[in-house]
Amino acid sequence: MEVYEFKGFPNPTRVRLALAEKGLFDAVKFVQVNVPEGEHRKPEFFVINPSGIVPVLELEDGTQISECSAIKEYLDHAKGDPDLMGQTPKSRVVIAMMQHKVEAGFLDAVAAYFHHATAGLGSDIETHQNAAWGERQKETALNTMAWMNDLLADQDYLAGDQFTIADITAMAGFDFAGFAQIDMPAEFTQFATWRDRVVARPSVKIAA
Ligand SMILES: N[C@@H](CCC(=O)N[C@@H](CS)C(=O)NCC(=O)O)C(=O)O
Repeated sequence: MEVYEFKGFPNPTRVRLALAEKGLFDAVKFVQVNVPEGEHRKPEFFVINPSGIVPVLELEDGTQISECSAIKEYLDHAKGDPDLMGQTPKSRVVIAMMQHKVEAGFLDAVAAYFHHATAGLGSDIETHQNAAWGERQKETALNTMAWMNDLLADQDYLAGDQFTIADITAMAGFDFAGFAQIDMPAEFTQFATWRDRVVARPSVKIAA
């Protein structure tokens, strides 16, 4: 299998973490697509992913899978242990719900702030900026952080007692928020403790 990515960027990091958690990190070859230099907007890459974004997982039969949630679902089915997406109907929908809320309300909101309200990846890449929308998305990210902080008062991970794909998405969002210089309010102590707990996982070192 191959993974088209740009190492260190938030969404590729989600796939790296899932691969490391699953013990599949060495089963893939990473192919770098230079996003800051616009390689993801070249015709050759649009053939791989018409959306022009990384990451993309390419299976041995040539099937190309984009969107991190879909890639993580494939990996979770490909190897059962450890389970990252739940095994009962209830755990599966709780994890899916949390994953979606964290992606839309946190990671994507941070990304929108970075790409619209800051210089982002520079004028060659950021061709359609809307600063007001970016600032609004920063508020969304901070509101989602507050919600996650409250939730983590009673549970170790975002979907309950088990580490799941929702935590992987939030981890990418946390680091992206720091990179985009969104200051985390000091009172979000449970969220900070959760981050320390996640960073201590062996997968984080493997994925780096
Ligand atoms: N929803 C997508 C988001 C992927 C994404 O936004 N990737 C970024 C890198 S972190 C990208 O390729 N950005 C290029 C661009 O927006 O031009 C996913 O889950 O994979």
